[in-house]
Amino acid sequence: MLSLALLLLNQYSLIFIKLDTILFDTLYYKPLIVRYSSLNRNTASLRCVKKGEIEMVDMMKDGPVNPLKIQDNTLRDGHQSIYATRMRTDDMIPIAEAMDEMGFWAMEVWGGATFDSMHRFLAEDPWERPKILKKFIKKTPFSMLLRGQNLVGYRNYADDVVRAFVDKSCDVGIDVFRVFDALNDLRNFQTCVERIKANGKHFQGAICYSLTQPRLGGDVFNLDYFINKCKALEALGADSICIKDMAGIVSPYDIFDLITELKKVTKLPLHLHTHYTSGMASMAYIKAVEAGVDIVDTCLAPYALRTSMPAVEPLVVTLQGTKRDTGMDVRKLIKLGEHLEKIAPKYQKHLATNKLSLIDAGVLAHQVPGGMISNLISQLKEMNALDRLDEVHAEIPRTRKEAGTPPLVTPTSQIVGVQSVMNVVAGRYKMISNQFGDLMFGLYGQTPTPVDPEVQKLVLKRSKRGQTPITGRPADILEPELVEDKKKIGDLAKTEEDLLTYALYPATGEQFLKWKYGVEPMPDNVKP
Ligand SMILES: [Mn+2]
Repeated sequence: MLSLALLLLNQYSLIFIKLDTILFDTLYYKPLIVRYSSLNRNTASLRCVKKGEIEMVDMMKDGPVNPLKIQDNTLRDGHQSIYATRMRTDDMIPIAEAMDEMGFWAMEVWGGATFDSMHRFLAEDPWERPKILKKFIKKTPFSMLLRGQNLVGYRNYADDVVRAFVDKSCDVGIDVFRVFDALNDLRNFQTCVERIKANGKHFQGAICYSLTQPRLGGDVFNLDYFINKCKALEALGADSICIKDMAGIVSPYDIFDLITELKKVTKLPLHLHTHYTSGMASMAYIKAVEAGVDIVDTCLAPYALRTSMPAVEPLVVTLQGTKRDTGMDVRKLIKLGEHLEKIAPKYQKHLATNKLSLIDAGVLAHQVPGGMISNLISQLKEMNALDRLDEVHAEIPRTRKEAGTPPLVTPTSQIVGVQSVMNVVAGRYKMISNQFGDLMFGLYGQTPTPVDPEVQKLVLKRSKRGQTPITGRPADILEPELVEDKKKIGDLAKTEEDLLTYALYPATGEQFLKWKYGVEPMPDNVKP
């Protein structure tokens, strides 16, 4: 406290700004002596030494030795996860320049559902958003989520569409491409990765995190599975590796083990993406940080927690003064959050309010992602069979195993979910969805385990695709699409971007282009 007082005299203004932080820490560590140690880039680093003990953990050594890097997901996965992807570009602009000053490793601004939601519900040209934001965010790289050969849609597109899409995405300002495939089949990465590398951009190889039991392990999704995928992605030219836990099921000690083991096999930066859904995410981050994870995804507080990502502010304060100190200024982050609080009320109607709980504790028991459960429930309601939900929960692991144990992420989560409901309500494989048939036919790629041969035979007997499943790269059987698309859409597509919008979303894309060029009036419900 004496040294603090002396510093107060010398650097009055600087320390004054940090006083709240110091008081906060002092309150938190009441039995501890708080000792001022050093000033780093942005924050007063505090070192907490337990009375009578020389050192707490290694983590508490003066920081930053190896600062944790932060990717901000507020402008993509944050509002996708809790506000149905409805945030408008206009509401991003007022905080864009200030966000650029924070020192984020990257800002995720595009990809996933943004493309779909923007042109369909917001009547905004998806291609304009990165271009507009780039005018305000000049230093921080832009990141996007790319669904491999599915791009930002829901099916495999032909290679010519994939090449044109990636090239155009680079043109409009995307710097980091996080690429994943629902089956973790790396053949679905091939074409987009070629173009990402040819454009000199950052290829982040993502592995969908999945489980068949409450904790990491078992026959399929064990340490070896993830280690092998990591090595394969490195061989494919990855510049970094992402563990993509879309369902929020990674538990703290499992991620500690996983990061520790991955660090032994690769020198590439490791990036962790998780969701708060089950309530474990913030704990998982701390253990991942202790194991040496290089980058994590967070959102500003108003767009964090629930089914979104952990909030950045508590993480920054938690790591202050440790060797993983982010160096970020929590005060500036809080200011950004205050702005979001001002604009957020109009998005609040999209927030799920049917439950008191901020977390979905059920996920801890059955590992079924939240989005999949809500679809199951609405499907069962339609079939007047809501009382059979428990049976469906029991059916899911069985159907999933027969389908080759796919990770439960869009679209495989819906394919397995819908088929499980039909198996319960109509009898096992009495009804088969087209998508389930396609999965069994190999059209989504190779499943983590072989599909059940009996079920496959039964399904393909009734499939229009034929009896013999494909085993090659799914896109190899697709004909080029863009020339045909151009013929169909004609002059309504005035730019290459318009043509791609139509190629990805023929029905809603064409509708959007009619609004864009005034061919049809824009309905009120899509206007700002
Ligand atoms: Mn996500």
